[in-house]
Amino acid sequence: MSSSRRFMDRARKVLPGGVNSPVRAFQAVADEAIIVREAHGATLTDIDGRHYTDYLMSWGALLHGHDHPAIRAAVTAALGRGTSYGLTCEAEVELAELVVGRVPSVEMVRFVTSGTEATMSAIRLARAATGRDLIIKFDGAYHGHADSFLVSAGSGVATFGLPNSPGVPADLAKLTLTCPFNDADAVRDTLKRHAGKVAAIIVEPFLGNVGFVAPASGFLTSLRSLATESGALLIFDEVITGFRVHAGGAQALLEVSPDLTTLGKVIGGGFPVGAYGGRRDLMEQVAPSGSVYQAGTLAGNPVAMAAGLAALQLAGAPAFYDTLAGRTRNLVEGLRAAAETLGVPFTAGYAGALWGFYFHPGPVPDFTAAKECDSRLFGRFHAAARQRGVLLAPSAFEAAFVSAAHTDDIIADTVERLADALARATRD
Ligand code: HOZ
Repeated sequence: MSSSRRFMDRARKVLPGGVNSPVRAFQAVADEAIIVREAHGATLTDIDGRHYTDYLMSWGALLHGHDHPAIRAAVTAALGRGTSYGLTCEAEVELAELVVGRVPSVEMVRFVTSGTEATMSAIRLARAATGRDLIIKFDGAYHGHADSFLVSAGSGVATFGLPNSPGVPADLAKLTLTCPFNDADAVRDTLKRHAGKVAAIIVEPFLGNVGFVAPASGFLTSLRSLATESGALLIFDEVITGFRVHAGGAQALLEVSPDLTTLGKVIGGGFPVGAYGGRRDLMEQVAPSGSVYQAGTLAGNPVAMAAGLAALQLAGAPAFYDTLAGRTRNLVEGLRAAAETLGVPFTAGYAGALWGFYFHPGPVPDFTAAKECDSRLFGRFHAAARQRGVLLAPSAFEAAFVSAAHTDDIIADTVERLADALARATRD
């Protein structure tokens, strides 16, 4: 028996499902969970000494790969000055200035400790600012695990087929309305049906928690107009896309300006950081400037802020995102070519260093189509890729991530391994 399996047996006795986040259990691909020993650059090593080229990248949190020397140095220096103050430090202000400087619609920002906290707080602010209770989210979008968002959600909720979680009060769930992604008409109708009652439309500009789904041309612009016309706020959940698809996030790439933006993952450089920000008049309603209450003992933690600052500084050169996007494109195109040669129904896409694919002839514009993909083939492919040393998210309903540590050579090697894995998976 492998050490990983033995350790997982031990973990199951003290952690629900042996994990601290459901998607780590590898249940959807019916495989042994990975117990990590260490990770450096693009490589992750488990406690059995198996090496993987990692496309999970801590679910998108790592833009520069594991254990980047500059981030490690910044963290080490911060550690020498104390680990938590519960008071304001310089790094918080510096990181805030950097975020405001890069993300076009963000004039002020509040740091929290996770993406869930960011979306939860943004919704509270939207409700307070508009005096309305309803929110619109999209089927398959995942905005963290706060009560309001566990309706028709992606990520582990989709993976484990739990459409609405027990424990969410029915009266609260009723305040969340859902529409299919890429369907502006459905949003228009919903807004009409609930005229004057919708506080916010919250959207992942690229769906990144049901695989990868790109917005159709004009979809996000329509949301912008619909929100403005109806008096609702437009919230971009850029927890995944922020600093990953472009220096200024998806809103800069696609040139659509939301009222509020939520951030997480990359902004923490591998540490637990989330943020919400946006128009100054809205953000000034947050306590203590205003009366919308939200707080956190570890918010703006000095070590996490130092890591985030280092990560964003490393991504400062103009060519940085072009290089990453080029490598991601090569990977996606290599995989597409392999699928075509084998005659496998396949559709894939990418934006910056975010990518994903479905065993589906395409197009995949929404969650309904995503659910039609061949998830059995995905399971076999995932296992074959893993045997060949390539780690993908253990679910057909998650995206994949390239980092700056994935060199051209690593990408070319991955394409070969994945082509071989696909040939194997289609033979089984
Ligand atoms: N898709 C999830 C977050 N975007 C994966 C991380 C988790 O739930 O642990």
